Order: sequence, then structure tokens, then C-alpha cells
Amino acid sequence: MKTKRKNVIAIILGGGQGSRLSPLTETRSKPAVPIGGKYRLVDIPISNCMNSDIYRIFVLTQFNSASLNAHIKNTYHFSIFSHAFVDILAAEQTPDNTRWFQGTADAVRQCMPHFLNHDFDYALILSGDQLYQMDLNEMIEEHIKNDADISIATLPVNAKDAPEFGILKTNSENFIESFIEKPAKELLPEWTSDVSDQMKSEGKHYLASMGIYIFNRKFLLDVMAESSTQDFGKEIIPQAVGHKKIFSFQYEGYWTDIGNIDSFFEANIGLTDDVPKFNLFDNENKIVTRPRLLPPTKFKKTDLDRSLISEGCIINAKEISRSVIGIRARIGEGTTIQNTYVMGNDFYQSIDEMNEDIKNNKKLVGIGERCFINNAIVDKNCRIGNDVYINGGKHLEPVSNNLYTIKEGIVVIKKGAVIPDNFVI
Ligand code: ADQ
Ligand code: ADP
Repeated sequence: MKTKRKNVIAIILGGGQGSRLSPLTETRSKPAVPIGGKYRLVDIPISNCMNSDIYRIFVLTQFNSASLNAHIKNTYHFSIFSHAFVDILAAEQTPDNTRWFQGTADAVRQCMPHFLNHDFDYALILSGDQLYQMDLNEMIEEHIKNDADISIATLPVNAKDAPEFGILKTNSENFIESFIEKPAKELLPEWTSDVSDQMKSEGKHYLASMGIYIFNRKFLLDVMAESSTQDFGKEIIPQAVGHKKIFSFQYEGYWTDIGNIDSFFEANIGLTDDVPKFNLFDNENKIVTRPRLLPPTKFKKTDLDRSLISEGCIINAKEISRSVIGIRARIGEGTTIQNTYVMGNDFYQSIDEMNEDIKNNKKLVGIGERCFINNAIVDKNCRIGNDVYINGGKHLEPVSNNLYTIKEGIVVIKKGAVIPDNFVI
């Protein structure tokens, strides 16, 4: 049973330069990156908030893109009788500030005047690039019950992952007594915690910060008044340990970072598992996105296995397996798609436009005939010709050119790329 909503604002950290997710962030801001065929990254934290009855939400982004604005404007409509909103706050130049956000805390600091226009007792600070479903209200309840200054959501991780995170230790009441941001491997033996038997059996001996924080209003105002700190993980949290009450809200459900190409790819393909760890098929916890009123997807001769197919696609492919196919995708006859996230298209070409393109020897929007695509991400609005062979995998060296990038063996075809017939990667 959910408890009644408290006086909370949510602040979603929408991303810095987004270089880890490049090239998906070359032409759009990180929160606008499409995920799961029909969603955008920002839909995940916003849905978590709304499923937790938190409806006053700010999205902080380094640069504002037309697609992020359009998405937020067309998706999150609230009654004029409610106080609900989703506002995008982009790094902006003011007479006394010409800098972009220098880090997560600096982003919050620069936006403080906007937050202070609203009444709130607690600020919930969330990352914009994580895939998880959590009742945030439960964390707020615990924060209040324990009379904490800050709460941090934490989860057990293994030794391989620990150096990527803020690692902490708690006392028997779950208050954080020590914290280290991204410890070197050699330091790990000093940082083990007493985790549950289940977590021990999975080798997860370290308690990691999930980068999800609750700050009391007063404490947030205090730390934001001290302008030398730029980052929560590197400065604010370590500096508060020892003199502030920092509660660890331990979580053991599914949670994954989707901030780089590798983890983003895995998270998307993971949605095709028999029982995906991230559940889109839930009556209570819905993931909200823009309703687009698209037609049903149409297939011809396709062998389908373990795949998510979004609305409005025209698919004549021979085979699609373990793949996520985004809205309005068009895939030609004889084509095989395996282990791939095809983001789909922003628009349909009319028959006349297609005939014109064919006459002018231009590739059509979508994926052509007799192609083979494996271990790849195909960004939106690509024009992939016929008989194209893309076989991603660890055998490929990292590369980046104007058509595609290869990271960790995953081939990312850039948005709007035109790939000629018979092209081989
Ligand atoms: P990281 O994820 O490495 O570690 P960071 O790169 O600061 O930390 O990103 C946190 C979130 O803020 C991400 O969603 C990112 O996109 C966003 N962000 C980064 N810079 C930003 C900026 N300038 N403006 C707006 N948003 C920005 C953090 C903590 C660790 C913790 C991990 C959990 O520091 O202690 O373990 O999160 O993932
Ligand atoms: P992205 O998903 O890469 O962030 P955007 O959201 O910026 O892309 O672009 C999506 C929008 O662009 C859609 O709403 C669509 O209406 C419009 N659009 C883009 N290209 C075209 C085009 N060639 N014809 C019609 N509409 C287009």
C-alpha cells in the first residue's frame, strides 16, 4: 500500500556532456535518447516519480534540445487544478553566470532560484540514466522516520562493479559512517559490508550509492550556499559524512546504469528476456511516454523470436530475433535482424516520396532488403540500402566516423546515416 505523498520536489539530473552515450547524444540531449522502442530515457525517472505520487518534477539538462522539449510538452499534461508539472531547466547564461553546469551539485546550485519558487520540505535528486522501478515514497517515509539530513539509496554490488560507484559503510541503524567515491580496486578489502545472505551468495559484498538522494530543504540550502563544491559524489556526500545524519535506504531490486553504450545496449536487449528484469508489463507501475496514435504494426513473412516491436512499423523482414524495434520502423524483405536495437523513424515517407527517391537513386528511410544486422544500435531515420552486412562483436576495433561508431563491439549507426548497398561492417 502506498502512503500519502509528502511535500517533495524531484530534481532529475539529465546529464552532462553525454559523451559516454555518444553518438546517440550527438544531436540530442541525453534525456531525449530513445529507449525500449517507444520511450525516452527521461520517461524512466519521471515514471518512477509519478508511480510514487511525486508530481513536481524538474529535469536539469546541459543543453536543451527541440526533441526533449517536444517530448515533455506532448507527454506530461496535468490538470490545471493540480500543482503537477515537469519543467526542463537547461544550463543558462545569466548576467552573473556564464558557465555550463560544472557537475551535479553545480547544476542543482544554478537552478536553486527555480526550486525556491516552490514550497517543499524535501528535495529528491535522481539520476537521469538509470533503469529501475522503485517506490520512492517508501524512501521518503524512511528518511522522515529516521529524522535524516540526507538519505541515499544504496544497493549491494560485486568487486568488479564497486570501483564505478560511491561505496559506503553503515552502522547498525543504517546511518552512513564512511563513504568513498569510486575506490581503487586495491582499497576494496576495507569497504565490505554485512549484506543479506542472498547478496552474499551473489558475491555482492559492497554497498554502493545509487546516486539517488533526499535532502532536507534546510540542509540543501546550506550546502548550496557554499559555492566551492561542484559534485555530490566527489564532494558533498563525503564532506557531510561524520557530521550529518545520512541514512542508507537499502534496495535489492533490479537497477542498472544506462549511461554508456554498452550498458544501454544490454538494458535494451534485456527487455526481450523471457522474464525481463525491468518489467514493462505492470498494471501499477506504468512507464509513461508520449501517446502517438500510431497504426498497428504490419508484418509479412517474418520469423519473430523474443523481440519487442513498437507501434506503426512496416516489417517484411525474414527474421527478427532478440531485438527491440522502435516506432515507425520499416524493414525490407529477406533481412535478418539479431541482437539489435532499431530505434525506428520520426516520420513515414509517402509512396510519392519513395518513388522519387528510387528514381534519384536515393536510399529509402528504413532498412533495405536482404540485409544482415547483428549486435548493433540503429539510430532514428537511417537510410540503409540493400544487402548491407553489419556484424557487431568483440572482434571489431573501436572506431568513429560520420556514419557509425563502434564501442565495445557494438556498432551504432548514427541518426540519419545513409548506408549504401552492399556496405560491410
Ligand atoms: P556517476 O554516475 O559517475 O556517479 P555523475 O557522472 O556525476 O556521477 O552523474 C550522475 C547523474 O548526473 C547522471 O544522471 C548524469 O547524467 C547527471 N549529470 C552529470 N553531470 C551533470 C551536469 N553537469 N548537469 C546535469 N546532470 C549531470 C554517481 C555518484 C556515485 C554513485 C553513482 C550511481 O557520484 O556515488 O555511485 O552515481 O550511478
Ligand atoms: P530524436 O528522436 O532523434 O530526438 P526528434 O524528436 O528531434 O528526434 O525528432 C522527432 C520529430 O521530428 C518528430 O516529431 C517528427 O515529427 C519530426 N521530423 C523529423 N524529421 C522529419 C521529416 N523528414 N518529416 C517530417 N517530420 C520529421
